[in-house]
Amino acid sequence: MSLLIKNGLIVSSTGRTVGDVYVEGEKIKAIGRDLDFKADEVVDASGKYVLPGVIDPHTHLEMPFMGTTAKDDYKTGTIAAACGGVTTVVDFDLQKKGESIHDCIERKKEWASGKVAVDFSLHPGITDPRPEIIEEVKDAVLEYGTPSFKIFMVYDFRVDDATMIKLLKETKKYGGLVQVHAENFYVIQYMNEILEKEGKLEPYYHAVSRPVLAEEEAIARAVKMVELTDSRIYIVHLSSGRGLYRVKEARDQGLDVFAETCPQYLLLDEERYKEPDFGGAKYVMSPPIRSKENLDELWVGLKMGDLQVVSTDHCPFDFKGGKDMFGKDDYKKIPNGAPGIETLLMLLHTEGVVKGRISLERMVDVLSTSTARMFGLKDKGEIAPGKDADIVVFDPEQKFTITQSKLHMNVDYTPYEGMEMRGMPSVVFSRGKKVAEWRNDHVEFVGEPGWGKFVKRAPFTGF
Ligand code: DUC
Ligand code: ZN
Ligand code: ZN
Repeated sequence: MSLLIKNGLIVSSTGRTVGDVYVEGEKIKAIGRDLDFKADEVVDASGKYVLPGVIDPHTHLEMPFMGTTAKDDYKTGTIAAACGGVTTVVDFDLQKKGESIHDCIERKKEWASGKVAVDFSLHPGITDPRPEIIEEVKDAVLEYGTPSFKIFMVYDFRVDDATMIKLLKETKKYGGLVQVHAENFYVIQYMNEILEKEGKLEPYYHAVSRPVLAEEEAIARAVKMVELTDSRIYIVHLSSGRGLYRVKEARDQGLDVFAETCPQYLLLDEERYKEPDFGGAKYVMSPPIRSKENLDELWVGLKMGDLQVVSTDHCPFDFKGGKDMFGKDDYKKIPNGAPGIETLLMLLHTEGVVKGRISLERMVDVLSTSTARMFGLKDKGEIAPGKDADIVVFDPEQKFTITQSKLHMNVDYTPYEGMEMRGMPSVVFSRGKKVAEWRNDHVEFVGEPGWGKFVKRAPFTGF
């Protein structure tokens, strides 16, 4: 199969140019003006953008959590991804007690098999750090193709500082990267006790129980461990201005401290927790969404490069029978997480690019190019000869009102219901295969579950 995308505005992290993209099989073969190739399919992209497929490096597909399971599996989650222009997903894969990293990875590959609609990789989540697991880091980086490791400083499966130090040392040796969920467990425990005594158990108090200070302290501590070990770290779902300040401070010192944020922390504020009829539960995620000032600070961090990546932390639970069933009387029992994989690109374009907070190039950088570089996705993240033909032909003028019934995520709500979008995917290609296209009033999936492949990632080589 060959494909010629004509006259689009081809956007990279460093610039833009009008031209054609020629694809043969699964790879981009040529870029230029008036390319003279015969192709099986020709797409007229006049007036449209030609973007590299988005990479979402933070999802929790089918993850068992807080007594239930995240509702999107590899099929529904990656169909939704494709419809949103996401052509690669790097999913978290939390180790079970007693399990090796190898078995942990093989287990989730098995779940994905025959179902996954776009390419995927895995970040092992280290929750049982036995000595042989620390030793296995070398194989995970150099052989399994999974060079990034998630650790939690909070939850029952958190690791202590000693484990963090060991992992930082070991990953540094082989080109691994430690990703940290940074919140101080004891601060949250203390706040929970106070709120419990005061009978403050509505969803709003989820945010009160996890103050910015808990994130700031955990980031500052993790940074110190990086300084100690001369290693590197990546803070996931950074949510606050104070947290960002700690990241900037570390980077100004020359430390390899990186961070991502997510659309929910850029666009939603803590007033949402006060929505009537228990509606605030829809936004119960950790860390929580914050007060308005934080949102502005994160946009600046994104624009200026202190935040390198935007991901989703896609972890969906139904509102009815999920959020409301488990946590009706106590915010601590509400399953933490929200859907977002399908709305990532449209939100960043409308709220970031159209509103002038970031440039189009910066959007491509934080959604694709930097993400590929950070996580060793050598064949992804750019429209360039030799790269995988993961391409989004994007109509910057296409309007769309976000509503759950026109999305594909397997969940009964979206946190962005009613938001007006400007700019939507017209056609999405995964390794040259059409997987989604705009039809009438929304994007429809036209791909094939099982098409997606596991991608072995390369070790970290610097950023
Ligand atoms: N936070 C969430 O809100 N959900 C999944 C895990 C996490 O850290
Ligand atoms: Zn997390
Ligand atoms: Zn997460």
